[in-house]
Amino acid sequence: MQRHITLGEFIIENQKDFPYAKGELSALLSSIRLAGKMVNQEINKAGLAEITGKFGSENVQGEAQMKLDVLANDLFISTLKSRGEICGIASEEMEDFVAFDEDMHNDAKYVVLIDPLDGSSNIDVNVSVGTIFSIYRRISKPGTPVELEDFLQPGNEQVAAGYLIYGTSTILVFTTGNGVHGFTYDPGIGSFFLSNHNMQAPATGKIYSINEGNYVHFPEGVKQYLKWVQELDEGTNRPFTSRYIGSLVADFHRNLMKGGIYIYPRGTTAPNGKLRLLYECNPMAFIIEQAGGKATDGYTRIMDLDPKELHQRVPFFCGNKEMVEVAEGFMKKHNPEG
Ligand code: P6P
Repeated sequence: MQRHITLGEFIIENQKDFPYAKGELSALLSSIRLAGKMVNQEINKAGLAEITGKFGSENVQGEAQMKLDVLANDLFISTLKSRGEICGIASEEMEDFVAFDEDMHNDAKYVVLIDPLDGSSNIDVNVSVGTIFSIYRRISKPGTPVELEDFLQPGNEQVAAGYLIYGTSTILVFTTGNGVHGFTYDPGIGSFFLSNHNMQAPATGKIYSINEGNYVHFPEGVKQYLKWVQELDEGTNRPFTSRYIGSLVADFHRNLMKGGIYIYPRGTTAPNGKLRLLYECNPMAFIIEQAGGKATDGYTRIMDLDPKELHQRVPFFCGNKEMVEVAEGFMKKHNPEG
């Protein structure tokens, strides 16, 4: 029986896809794989081990930190640091970036930006959550401590990006710019096995993911788009279907597999939207583009945006190319001001 290959075997077989890496990027991905296994372990027993619930502190976003948020953050930092491949890390859970300021780390080539547990408010109700990561080469002087500029790079400069979804199964999806590949975790063996080779977003779809509870705050273009998707028109397969889990990784993964669009627009309560450019939108944009889809802020390609600060928020329209372009059409028509 032909078995599926493991993530480690895949990386070795496709080493040519990481030509610049000389093994560092492979080691980096394997440390993310290890941290993912540990977080998965904690999430699967969360209800039993009393580690769900609030940690009593708030993160830089002013959001109550769930115990698992903090645990996931610590696990990824310690695992990534231990392999010596990165010189620093920035995380949704920390106000500033962390510089691993020792000689071994200062000579490292990469930095990682991470949302260690996205959708964590869903943990207590057993809904899928995820980890999102983005990897860049450092641009500051090698051999010195990492600097803010290493993290404020446009999405075009990513060398790899991916997510783990802790759902009915735990899946690691990543790209290094040579297609998108998914690996499903087998807890009985403790390995991730290739389950989705060269994932491609369907040419179109009929699922839209948006929190319609914020309707009154939406720009007119989004309101008109929602009116359009809900009209009856067999020729364009409408009305579309609304699916919104409230966990970006889960909504993104379903839309990637089945076809759909995820929208988190700006609104009066969130003037730049809610999602963070560096460790949510850029990595997801890299993945969706590699899968043939599109990601913009309603006007501009996400990966072309020039980051100004670590926790910068941007409006996010992401999914099938054709669906995103229709939504952009409504934004340009009704909100030409951008
Ligand atoms: P709302 C989770 O906090 C998150 O960042 C995404 O995972 C999710 O899609 C979104 O926020 C949900 O936000 O405002 O609809 O609850």
